[in-house]
Amino acid sequence: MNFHVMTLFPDMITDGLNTSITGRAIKAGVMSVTAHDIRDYSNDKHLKVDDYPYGGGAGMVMRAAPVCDCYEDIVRSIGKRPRVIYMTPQGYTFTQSMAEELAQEDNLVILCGHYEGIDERALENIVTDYVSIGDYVLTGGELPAMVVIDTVSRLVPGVLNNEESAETESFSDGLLEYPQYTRPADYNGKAVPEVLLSGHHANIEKWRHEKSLERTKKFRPDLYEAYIKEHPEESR
Ligand code: 6GU
Repeated sequence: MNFHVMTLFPDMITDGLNTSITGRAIKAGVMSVTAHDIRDYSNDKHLKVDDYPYGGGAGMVMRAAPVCDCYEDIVRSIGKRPRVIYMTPQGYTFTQSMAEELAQEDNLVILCGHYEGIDERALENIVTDYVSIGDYVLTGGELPAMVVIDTVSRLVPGVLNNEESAETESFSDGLLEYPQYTRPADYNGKAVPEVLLSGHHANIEKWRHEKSLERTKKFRPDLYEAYIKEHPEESR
């Protein structure tokens, strides 16, 4: 998987993703992340990429030309016109199933906006998908782009090792994770639940499943209702 990020803050993207599991996958050549500085495509003598909004109002708008020229440069370099995901609070909310679909692509372009947005004509020309990461407002699309890349990349074969992949399965049943414990068995008077020390595998599985249901019901009643629709016999 090759991610191409169009941004005014390329260091933010590379510094963040060359770390930890994504960094390891990039070094191993399983995926790549290239940050393209939109400012390099400014035809302005002061390298300006924004201007005042027509019709007035607060803030500045990113001009169409640098954004589209940056995309066309990516297209020339890979010989394809990949999907372009525009990170915007006006988009569809990002989900695991969206990530699963995006993970099928060989190349993804992610466009990060700043200021009050991007000239609509650039968006009409190149954007295929409008994606938000939730109902709150950030200063720019870079953190959301990193969220999307992190989520998609861990679904790309070879990014996670076997142990890391095994962990993936649990959220895919639609329930939240059960609590985890490690040594010591007693931490400042707080004991690890007895059943986990029992070595009784069936009982441990049962306990974990119950904890998952309990947590999901408490913290995510929406997910709980959806799960119970599929498994009515587990209702509590
Ligand atoms: Cl994708 N961008 C910005 N600026 N804010 C957001 C967002 C995206 N998703 C949620 N809030």
